[in-house]
Amino acid sequence: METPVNPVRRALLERRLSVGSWIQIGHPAVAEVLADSGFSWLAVDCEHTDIDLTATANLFRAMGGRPVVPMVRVRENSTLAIRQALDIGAMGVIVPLVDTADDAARAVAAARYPPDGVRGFAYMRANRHGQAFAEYVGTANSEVAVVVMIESRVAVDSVDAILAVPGVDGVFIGPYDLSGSYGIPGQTDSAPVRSACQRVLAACGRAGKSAGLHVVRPTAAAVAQAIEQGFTFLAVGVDVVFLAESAAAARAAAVARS
Ligand code: 3PY
Ligand code: MG
Repeated sequence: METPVNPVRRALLERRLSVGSWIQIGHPAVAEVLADSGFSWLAVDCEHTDIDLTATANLFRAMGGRPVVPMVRVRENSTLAIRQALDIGAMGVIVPLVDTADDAARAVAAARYPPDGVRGFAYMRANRHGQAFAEYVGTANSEVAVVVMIESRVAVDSVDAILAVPGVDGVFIGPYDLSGSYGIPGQTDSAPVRSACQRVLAACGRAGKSAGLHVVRPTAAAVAQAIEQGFTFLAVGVDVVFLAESAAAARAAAVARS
């Protein structure tokens, strides 16, 4: 396979550390600020927010000219959601709630042009509205990253089969859904979730594929632990967490002096 130019897909295939973050506020200034913070990639969360395709395209426009790879966590594992995210310019998709190898194969097929998949052809933002049609179509299948989310007990049980699907560049653990599927929502540091993470890491080692994790509250200790464990595709924080935590800290610093 050709080495992709997309640095995120390259890092995934080579299992090198790639640090990104997560956008839940659909304002272009958020994309500008986070892109200027030096993340390798930024994922727009269309699964859990009101961010629609128009807002996503505007977030991508705001990232333009900065060395950051635009990604989308698509709203669901559907051909249409994946196609639209890629057509507006995502260079990678993170697909939620992938429980089986069939789910993973469906996600990959949606992200690949025929004969490898079922992605439809059109003039759209990703190919400069047709002005770079041939160039984009000729390279997209090897440039677009596909990461599938492991966030249920069923998915952990199927992780070897999921990783064996060609075109799955890596898996990404959603710790909150995972904790929920064990009946302990929010207890992301609990024994069942930690042991599920270990199983996913071991499976990635066997498959030679990247393991990803969303460190939703990125304390230095939590980030260090994730890297030491072997996670290489790392989302640190979320815009709303950055905002809430720094606002609370600023207020606390002032109140402490009053
Ligand atoms: C989860 O924790 O379930 C997530 O999807 C985080 O991105
Ligand atoms: Mg989730």
